Parts: sequence; C-alpha cells; structure tokens
Amino acid sequence: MIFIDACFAKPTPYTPIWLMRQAGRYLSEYKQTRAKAGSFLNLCKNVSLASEVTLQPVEILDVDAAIVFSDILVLPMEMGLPLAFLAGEGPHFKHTISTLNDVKNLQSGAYKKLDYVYDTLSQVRAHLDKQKALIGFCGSPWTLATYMIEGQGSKTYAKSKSMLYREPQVLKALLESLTEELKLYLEGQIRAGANAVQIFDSWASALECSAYMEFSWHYMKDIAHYIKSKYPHIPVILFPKGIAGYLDKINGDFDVFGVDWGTPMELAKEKLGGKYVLQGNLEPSRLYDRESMEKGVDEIIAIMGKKAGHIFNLGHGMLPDLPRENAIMLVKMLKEKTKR
Ligand code: 1CP
Repeated sequence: MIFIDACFAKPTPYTPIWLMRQAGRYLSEYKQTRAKAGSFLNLCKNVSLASEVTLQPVEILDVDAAIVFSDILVLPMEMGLPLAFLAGEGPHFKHTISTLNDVKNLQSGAYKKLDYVYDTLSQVRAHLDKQKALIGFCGSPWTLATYMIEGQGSKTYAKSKSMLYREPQVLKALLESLTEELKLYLEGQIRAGANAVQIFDSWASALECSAYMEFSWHYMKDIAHYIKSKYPHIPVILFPKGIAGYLDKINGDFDVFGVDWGTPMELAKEKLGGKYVLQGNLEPSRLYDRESMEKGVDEIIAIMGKKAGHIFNLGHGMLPDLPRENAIMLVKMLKEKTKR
C-alpha cells in the first residue's frame, strides 16, 4: 500500500494523500446516509451505514487511505458518560468529571463495548481496494479529558486548566484511565483491520509547553509506544494541533508527525523531518479558492520535495461548506505534480 510505504519513509510512485474529516457534510452523499441513520450517533453505531460513509470519500476523491467513520467521543461515552450531539451545537455530555470520585466511577472495559467500530473496520477492509489503507483513530487523553471535564467544546478550557493547576492528581487519574482504555481500543481497531492508527490531539494548543509535555504528550507517547512494541508493522500517526513552538521537545516511538496548518512546513521539516515522516499541512480554507489551493500545494511540494518522507493532508479537517470539486481537484493535482 502506497500510504503505508510512505509512513515508513519508503519511496512511492507519488506522494500519497488523504484528508482529515474527509467524510462529512461537504458531501451530499454523506448527508443522505446520515439522514437515513436519523442521527449522528446512530450513524456511528450502524455498521453498514458507517461503512458506506467511510468508503464515500475514497470513491469520490480517490484518496489513498480511508479513515473509519466514527468520533473520538464514543470512547468516553462507553466509559459511562451519556453523549448527545445537539443540532448546530456539537457534542454535549450531561454528566461531567470534576472529582477523583467521578474518575473512579467511570466504567473500565469501554474498549469492549466498541464492537460497532471494530465491525465497521472489518466491513470496510473487506470492501476497500487492496492498494488503499484503512486508518483507525482515537482522541488523545488530553483532548478527550477536556470534553469530559467541560461537558462540551470550549474556548477557554477553564475547568480543565483549573483542574490541571489546582488538582493535577485528579486530572492525571483521568488521563491514566483514558490512556489504558485507548491502548486497548487502538489494539482492537488493529485486530479488526486498521492498517495504521492516528491519535488526534485537537486541543493541544490549549496548554503551555511544560504542561503540554506533562499532561498530553507524555500520554500520547505512552499509547504510541504500546502499539509500536506490539505491532511494529502498523504506522502510528500523532497529530497535536497548534504546537509549532514546542517542536524541539517532540520525541518518542511513532512513525508520522501530523503537521497542522499553523505550523510552517519548513519549520516542521527542519525540526522533525530527519526523525519522522511528516503529514500535512494545507490550510483547509484554501479549498474555497482553486488558485489559492494550487499555490498552497506548490509551496508544500517545494518544501517537502517528491522523495520519501511526506504524506499530503490538510492541516486540520475538511469544513462542511468547502466545494467538493476542489477536493477532487486537489487529489488529482497532487498525484500529477508529485509523480516520480
Ligand atoms: O454529521 C454531523 O453533523 C456531525 C459532524 C461530525 C462528523 C462528520 C462530528 C461531530 N464528528 C464527525 C466525524 C469524525 N470526527 C471523524 C470521521 C472520520 C473522517 O475524518 O472522515 C473524525 C476523525 C472525528 C474526530 C473528532 N471529533 C475530533 C478530532 C479531529 C478534529 O477535527 O480536530 C474532534 C475534536 C471531534 C469532536 C467533534 N465531533 C463532532 C464535532 C462537530 C466535533 C467538534 C466539536 C468542537 O469543536 O468542540
């Protein structure tokens, strides 16, 4: 598989590409399937519909990898926090974590309740082109913890950070239990057919450097090390969003570093290019305009070259109102421009 070869820095016929959040509302096909499912969570839990939306972007865009359709928040949900997706408002947990007792009351063995994710992976792997990779994923302990503590997305992360500085032992207990569940969850995804795994640390940038290393990166590394020691042939991709200033501190046992759009690719290459394959990092909003998109692609190729060591992606997820024609064009353009 071209994508897997690229993750291990082996030469490929062109630079492989996939797009974070490549399944979603910018595709009318997704909206139709989601309507059939009735709700977002029903869609995640319905194996045949979730498989369908996983495969849609592969067929429509011709990307080199599929990412299983699910959400990072199904894991905390299965740890015993009821989850709702409110129309227009995003995810919402009715019960939140604020004390050590709350952490102790979380159910262990959540990874055993996620058969709908494993079954979707198996079904997709059975239908996916042999040359295309299937990516499994999870949220980072820190990013998941912010939703469990705040109850929803946040601008300030006030409750999470207040816990970090006032009662770090409570936050650490939560991060540790998440870490143990996530190791087994990713392992389950690999056994079900995932060819690579990515950990999304979407809210990395909420933390100052020392806090980031101690309360997020430490746990990401622990999960990555666990997977790499048991499954050396499975690439592990880490995507911490918004930590351009901390790249000197990045280390650990993983294969691919996901570069967000706020981190200049030149800087990522200088600091990490010798150690890790880099994935990224086109600013998603460039897809609003074809000329801006092409210019962005050219700039990234000029930095990363056409040799091994790069996987093309956006620097964060697809937005619901981006024109699909430009996403299709992006994939085609990238393959032509990077042909060896
Ligand atoms: O249909 C809808 O209205 C729901 C929109 C939606 C979609 C399409 C949500 C709700 N989740 C998803 C799918 C999803 N989420 C995928 C699918 C696979 C793919 O990439 O095609 C993935 C990988 C995720 C991961 C995810 N969920 C992250 C990490 C990645 C990122 O974008 O930073 C995060 C932070 C979430 C939480 C979440 N789920 C949904 C929303 C709207 C949010 C973000 C809310 C917020 O900003 O706090």
